[in-house]
Amino acid sequence: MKPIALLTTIPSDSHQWNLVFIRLLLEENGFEVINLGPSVPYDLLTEACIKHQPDMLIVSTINGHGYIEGKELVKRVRELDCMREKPVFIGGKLSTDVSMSYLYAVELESAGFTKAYCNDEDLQDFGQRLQQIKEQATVARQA
Ligand code: B12
Repeated sequence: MKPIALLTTIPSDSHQWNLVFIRLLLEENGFEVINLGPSVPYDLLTEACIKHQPDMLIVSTINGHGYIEGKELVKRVRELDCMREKPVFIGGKLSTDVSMSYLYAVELESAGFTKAYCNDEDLQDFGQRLQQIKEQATVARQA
């Protein structure tokens, strides 16, 4: 059984190709992906977490509002018992100011994200983490 990755974006973000790209990346790395699509309201996301009990949550956002709505999103997700300890990632274009995105990434991690990515080069690090999470999820399911 493959580990489950729940893929989402922030409520204001209507971009879709980033979600398609990340879905394919996750599938290539051995995950079953549930893609909630664009413009996902917070309540729909928390309901999906409870329903699907994912092994990890990925937030892909590029419209520039990720550094604002990402904080509210992760606050709500971390309040769920099933998501308190799970890896939760955010990546894409976190703001409209590239020079500030590194600072925003730190703020998002302080708010509860396992890791916030703001640079396309980060995909290598993300790929390595996917392998670790896959191995941990496989061990947990066998136990
Ligand atoms: C196509 C597009 C649209 C289409 C979307 C069509 C669709 N169905 O998806 C349309 C025309 C509808 C649109 C609308 C808007 N857009 Co637009 N759009 C783009 C565009 C040209 C390409 C985005 C894309 O599809 N890229 C392809 C995917 C595969 O690449 P990507 O998104 O960059 O993702 C990569 C990385 O970000 C990263 N990544 C993404 N997610 C994650 C997650 C993790 C965990 C990790 C590790 C990495 C990662 O990996 C991917 C591959 O390298 C970009 C400009 C650009 N060249 O990027 C603007 C852009 C994203 N749009 C922008 C804006 C502002 C808007 C609008 C607000 C414009 C307006 N005033 O109406 C609206 C509304 C958006 C909303 N409500 O969210 C801005 C965002 C500003 C910013 N962040 O700096 C951009 C950057 C254009 C710009 N330079 O100003 N858009």
